[in-house]
Amino acid sequence: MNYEKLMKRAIALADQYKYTAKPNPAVGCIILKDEKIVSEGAHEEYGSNHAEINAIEEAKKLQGKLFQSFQELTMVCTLEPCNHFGKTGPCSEAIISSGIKKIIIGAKDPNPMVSGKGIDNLIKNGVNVRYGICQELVKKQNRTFFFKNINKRPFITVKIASSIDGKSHLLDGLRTYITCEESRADVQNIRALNDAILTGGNTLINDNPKMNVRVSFPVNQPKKYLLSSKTNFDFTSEFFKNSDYEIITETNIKKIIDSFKNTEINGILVEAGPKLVNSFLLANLVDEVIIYQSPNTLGKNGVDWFKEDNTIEKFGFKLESTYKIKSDTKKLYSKC
Ligand code: AOF
Ligand code: ZN
Repeated sequence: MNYEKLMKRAIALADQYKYTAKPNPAVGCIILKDEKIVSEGAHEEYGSNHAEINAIEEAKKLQGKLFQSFQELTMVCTLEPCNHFGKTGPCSEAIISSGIKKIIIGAKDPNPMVSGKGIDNLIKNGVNVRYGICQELVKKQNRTFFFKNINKRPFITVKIASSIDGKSHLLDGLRTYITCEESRADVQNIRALNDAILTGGNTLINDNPKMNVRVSFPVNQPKKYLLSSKTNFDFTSEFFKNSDYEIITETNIKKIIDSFKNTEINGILVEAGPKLVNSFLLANLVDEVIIYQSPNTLGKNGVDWFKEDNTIEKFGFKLESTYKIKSDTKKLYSKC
């Protein structure tokens, strides 16, 4: 039986719902009778049924038609079934009581509430368990979920727009669009993947940004965080509209990030000016940097993006990939 092929199908199934499942992981599940697919399910929406439950419910409708007893069936699931009462009940128990006797799992759930416990419960109850099939793909699909559970802090992406000479803005401080419209549209997709957008008071005052996600597909809006020691903002400005926000007055970056440890925020996108971006870099709290670079120069009146020699390499990043977006270049940097 080609379980790899089926696991990849389950991963693809899960992928369709990644923007509405977050901050939960994207999970897909397939139920088989011999070589034939009986039913499929995904975790479609945060707080709703897990993938296994949707697949079992679908299979129940076909009992007596495609198969007689659940004991004849095999489940293929991208993530270890949960074993706890969260917003929903434990999937391991639902699988055991359905009668399914065999399960193929992609990756172990890194959530300490679940990790290993779901598999143990299944084995203890006579279910034949195999795991580790395409686990690297499952981890990649749920990159921030795995990172947060392993490292006990969210995965942090910094996104910046830069002129070709490495400048952020002109000294006069007024908002200047450096990159093209298409690059700015691309930023929306990066926002959509994150659970939080974090910015600073200067960006808020200078740019009047909305900082929400504006895309043509359904998405759980990231929460907006404003880092500022001030609290007297113009609350009619765009930032305070559309979605949930919080003002953080703490100034120690490490303490701020540490405060996310017990939250459900797995991925944070930092969209701020050079001061705050450099504070994150100096605190060694950046995991990925995305630079949208325009072909224009800002010259000597422009403000450098990065401290020291104005290169991101100096902070231990290497260029992972580049894309052309019209006349701009999108550069993706990861930690060396
Ligand atoms: C599964 N199948 O499809 C998903 C799982 O609050 P709850 O009840 O939705 O539980 C969320 C946790 O369950 C989440 O942090 C992760 O550990 C696991 N996700 N587990 O068996 C699924 N999405
Ligand atoms: Zn579950």
